[in-house]
Amino acid sequence: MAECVRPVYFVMSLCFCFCQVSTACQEGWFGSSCQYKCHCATDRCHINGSCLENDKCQTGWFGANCQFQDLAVNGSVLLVPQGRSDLLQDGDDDTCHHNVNALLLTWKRNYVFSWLRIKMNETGFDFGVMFKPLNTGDTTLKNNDYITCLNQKIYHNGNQIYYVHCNTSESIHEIFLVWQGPRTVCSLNVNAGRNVALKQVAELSSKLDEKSVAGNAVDGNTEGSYHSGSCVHTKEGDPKPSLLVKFAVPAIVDRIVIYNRVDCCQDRLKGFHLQTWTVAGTADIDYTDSIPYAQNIYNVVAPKNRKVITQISLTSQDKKNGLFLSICELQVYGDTFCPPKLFGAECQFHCNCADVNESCDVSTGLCLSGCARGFSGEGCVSCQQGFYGTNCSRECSSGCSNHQCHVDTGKCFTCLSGYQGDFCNQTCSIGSFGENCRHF
Ligand SMILES: [Ca+2]
Repeated sequence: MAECVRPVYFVMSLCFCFCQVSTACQEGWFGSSCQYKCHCATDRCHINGSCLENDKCQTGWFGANCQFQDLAVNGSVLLVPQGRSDLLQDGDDDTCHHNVNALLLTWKRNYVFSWLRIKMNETGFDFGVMFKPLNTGDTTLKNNDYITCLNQKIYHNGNQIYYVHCNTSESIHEIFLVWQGPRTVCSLNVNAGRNVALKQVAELSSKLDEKSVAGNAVDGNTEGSYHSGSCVHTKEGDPKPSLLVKFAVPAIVDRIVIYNRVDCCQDRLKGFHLQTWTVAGTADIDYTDSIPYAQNIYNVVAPKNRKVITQISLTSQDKKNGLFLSICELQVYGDTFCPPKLFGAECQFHCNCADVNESCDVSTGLCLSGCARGFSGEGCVSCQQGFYGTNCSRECSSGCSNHQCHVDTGKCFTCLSGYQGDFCNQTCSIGSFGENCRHF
């Protein structure tokens, strides 16, 4: 980037450098350092990550900028009484099934539950949520025992979308959701987190060749052949072959997914050691693989009482198969941990809660106290033009110029010709005319 400092080209280059920072993401990527993958159905999104007009999220993704993996599509949904559960899993909030009393979502594998999103056609009722653990090895639990939702919190943003949170950090394989019904249900999404490892700083203890760039392990490409150029491979003789990924923003992690290479030598990963590290440098998750056969994909579910972490390390330690670390992708699902009253993937947004002392949910920006006046919807975002007040439910006066008013008070900025007053709802007095009746 030597051009950026040459005085002759300074002005042009300044723009060039700036433009590179703000717009140079490859198609299909966005974010301040192009670290987020676009998961809109067309694989394309705006510079801020939102989908193009009339586009929706790819199957399996939902939430702000389609960045949250959706577990509902991996499971089978049973409605009570039976009905078209596919209408809840098509990513469309407008296709609904009527007269539903309860639903059951089951997976073949265990997951950690954090929160779910459900769109109904009615408002103002409560939920009952229960979970079933699978083969936890906990002998105090019988096979049919359900676990209740701990510290249940329901975020309800004024429209018909509910977010149900539980502090249930057990691994579960079934969710039973019941409400005062029957109700019309339109969408169900179960959060499996964002991949917080994507495009983060990665370090490899050694590399086999030039192709083995450490960043390949977190480049968003799970292609399993080493020769595809998206894997990492340490060098022969490395006494402790390992990969370290450092997160730009601290995170709380639910689940880690490792993509083994598929073209050769899968046994080398057997017995791997995975650790996550807090900012103080202490280990949190400490997991050693004990599966007897090498896997294409490894899923590691985080244990209870997770800490805030900033790094993750993966070490190969199977001497029988030669000491090498070769994997093609490391995904770390969870979400960022933000300072109070901030939210978003980079903690870049301020909460807009009705209670100014509340810290909103870090993933959605939603508040238990509701959105502050002038803000509404998922994320408590500023009102659309023409609306103001609590949940943006009040319309600006028809006398406001451009139909624009203060999002909190509803006062117009300027009046249409012929009107006056804070709300531009008084006609001009005799002898005056024009904008705000300023002319005589
Ligand atoms: Ca990769």
